[in-house]
Amino acid sequence: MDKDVKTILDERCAEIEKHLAAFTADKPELQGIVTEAMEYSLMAGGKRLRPILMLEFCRMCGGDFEKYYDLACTIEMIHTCSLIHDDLPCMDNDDFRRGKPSCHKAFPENIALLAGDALEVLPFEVISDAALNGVIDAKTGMMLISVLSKAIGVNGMIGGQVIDLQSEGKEISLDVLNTLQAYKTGALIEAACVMGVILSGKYERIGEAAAYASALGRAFQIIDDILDVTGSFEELGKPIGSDEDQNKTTYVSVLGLDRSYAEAQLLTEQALAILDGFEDSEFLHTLTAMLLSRRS
Ligand code: GRG
Repeated sequence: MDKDVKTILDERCAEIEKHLAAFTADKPELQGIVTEAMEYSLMAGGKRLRPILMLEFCRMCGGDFEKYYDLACTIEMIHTCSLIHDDLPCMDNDDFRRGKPSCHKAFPENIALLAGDALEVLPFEVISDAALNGVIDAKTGMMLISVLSKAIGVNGMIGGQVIDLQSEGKEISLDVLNTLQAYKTGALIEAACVMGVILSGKYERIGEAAAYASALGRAFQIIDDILDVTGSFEELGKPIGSDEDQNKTTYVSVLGLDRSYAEAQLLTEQALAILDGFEDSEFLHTLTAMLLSRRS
């Protein structure tokens, strides 16, 4: 690898943001407020981890990843939709996200809800148009849609959120917490990695990509739970302590801080071992290890 990881990360993030910005550049005269709300949340920063994973799995499997930035944006749109909806008063009722007022604080609540909805449906337009315009073939388009829609649905993020809402104020077992996590956070991370492999056409690597994502996704959620206790508003861009305030069972409340971190370390090692089976995985290796010590 000629460039260092930070430089590659910055370049990829900048390119992702350039492509993301283009999706909301046009503001229709009458309903442009919803596009403004979409843009507000999409362009509010964030690590852009999921599109980076998608592009990197494509690249590691021999795909021409530079053609697929628009498709990588689809996963960030779904992620941003989930953040907008998650922050709504009827969900977690959080006033800040990515260091700025949440979408429903910057815009009327009904517009924030619709901005989330618009960001949920736009990916399917982008993927199907990519197939219709010959950027990908029809089968690839259908495979991407299948993976992405399953990650969002009842056995994905929506299901995870339902379990989360129904668990508030109750003690849940580690097994239920693991299921909640796998759906709410893990499913989209897995979809990102698997969609990258699909774009490369190396379908035989889907299983390994999913196994890597499953380990990384859980480690990522554990660190998220740890940061909710040990982080700061400045680092996270949102108030800390929200899990405890909302009586949520988290890895920290079940395992404690030290055991949670040890578990995240173990899962990261498992993820890294899977990456060793991929050629030219140095960038993702370093990024995966960096996520264990992230502060944001
Ligand atoms: C309709 C897509 C859809 C979802 C509805 C609201 C909901 C169901 C699900 C919530 C999913 C959710 C918010 C999971 C939390 C995942 C998580 C750890 C988010 C933080 O991700 P980072 O750290 O955030 O990658 P940045 O800001 O860096 O992008």
